[in-house]
Amino acid sequence: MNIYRYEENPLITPLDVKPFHEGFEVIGAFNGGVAKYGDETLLLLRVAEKPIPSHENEVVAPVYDAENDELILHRFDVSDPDYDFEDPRMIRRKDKLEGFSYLTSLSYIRIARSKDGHHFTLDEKPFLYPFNEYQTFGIEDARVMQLGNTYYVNFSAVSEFGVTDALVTTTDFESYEYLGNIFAPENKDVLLFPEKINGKYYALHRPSLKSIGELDIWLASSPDLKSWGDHKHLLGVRPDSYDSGRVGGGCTPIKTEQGWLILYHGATKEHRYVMGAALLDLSDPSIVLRRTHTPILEPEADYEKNGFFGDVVFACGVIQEGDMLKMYYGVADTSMAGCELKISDILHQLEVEVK
Ligand code: MAN
Repeated sequence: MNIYRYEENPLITPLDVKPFHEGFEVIGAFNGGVAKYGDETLLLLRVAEKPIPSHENEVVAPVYDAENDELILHRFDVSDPDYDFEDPRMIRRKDKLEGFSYLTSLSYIRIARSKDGHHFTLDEKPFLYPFNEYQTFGIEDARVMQLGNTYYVNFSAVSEFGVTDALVTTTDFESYEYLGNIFAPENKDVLLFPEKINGKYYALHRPSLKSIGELDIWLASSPDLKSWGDHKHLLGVRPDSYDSGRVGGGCTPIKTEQGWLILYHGATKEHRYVMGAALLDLSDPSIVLRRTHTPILEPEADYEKNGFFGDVVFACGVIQEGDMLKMYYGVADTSMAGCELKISDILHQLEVEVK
C-alpha cells in the first residue's frame, strides 16, 4: 500500500492543547472525527485531561456531576487494597470481574481547524463537554457524517452505566442538538452511512460482549437515524490475523463503484491496532464482498509506536478528493497524524487478497 504520511506528523500533540481545567494536564489529543466545513478541515479531537495529583502516591479520578453541573475529583492512594491501579488509564475495583470503576482522565471533544489540512488551530473551548448522567466519565471518539448542511456527530458516552453511543447534530460546529443515546451499552465505534440505501439508514456498530462471542462489527438499519434495529453480524475477528482480538468501524463508509468501502481498526489480543478494509455490497450492505488480509496502515513511525498506549493507529475519518483520501488518525492514544492514500490502491489490495 502506498501511504504518504504527512511530514508535519504528528499534527497535533497534547503539548499543543491548553488544558481546559485548571490543575489538569492534557495527556491526549487524539482519535479525532473529521469534517469538511466551508474551506476548512475540522478535527473533532478527543482531548483527555488528567488531574495533577497532589503527591506521588495519589491517583485521581475526575467525574462529572450531572446534577450539579460540576467536576468532582475522587482521590485514591495507590496502597488502597480494594483497587488495582496497574492500568494507567483506569482504576479497577478488585472485586469486579472486568472493566473499570473509574477513568484517570476526563475526555471531551474540542475542535482543531485548518485551511491546508496540515496546520491546525485549536478552539479555546470544548465543542462537546459532558452534559448528562451517561457522560460522567467523559465523551470520546467522535465520528462525523454529513447530510446536506447538517453534520451528525456521534460519540462514546462513558459513565458508571457503561459505554453507550450518543448522537448530536450541528450546522455550525458551535451549537448542537442532542438526539439521545442511539445504542445501548456496551457499544462503540458506531459509523453512520452517508445516505439512505433502499429507503433505510444504516450504521456499523460494535457491541463489546462480555459472556460469549467476540468484539465484532455489526450492521443495523433505521428509518430516522435515531431508532436502530434489524441487527446483523457483519465482520468478525479472525484468528491468527492482524484483527484477531477486536475489530471496530473507523471512518464513515465511502461509496465507490465497486461497493461501500469500510476502513476499520483491527487489533490483536496484545492490543496492536492497525487499519484494515472491507467492501460491502452497494444495495445490500449486509453482504461482505471482500476484506483485506494484510493491514492498509500499521504502526511504523515512532509517534505511532510510542506514547500513552503505544502501537496504535486509529482512524476516525477521511476527507475524500476524487480517488484520494486524506485520512486523519489517532496515534498511540496520544496525538493526531495524517496521511494520504488512494481508494484505487485499497480496492486493488482487496482484489488481489480475495480468499
Ligand atoms: C478503554 C480505552 C480507554 C477508554 C475506555 C472507555 O478502556 O479505550 O481509553 O477511556 O475504554 O471508553
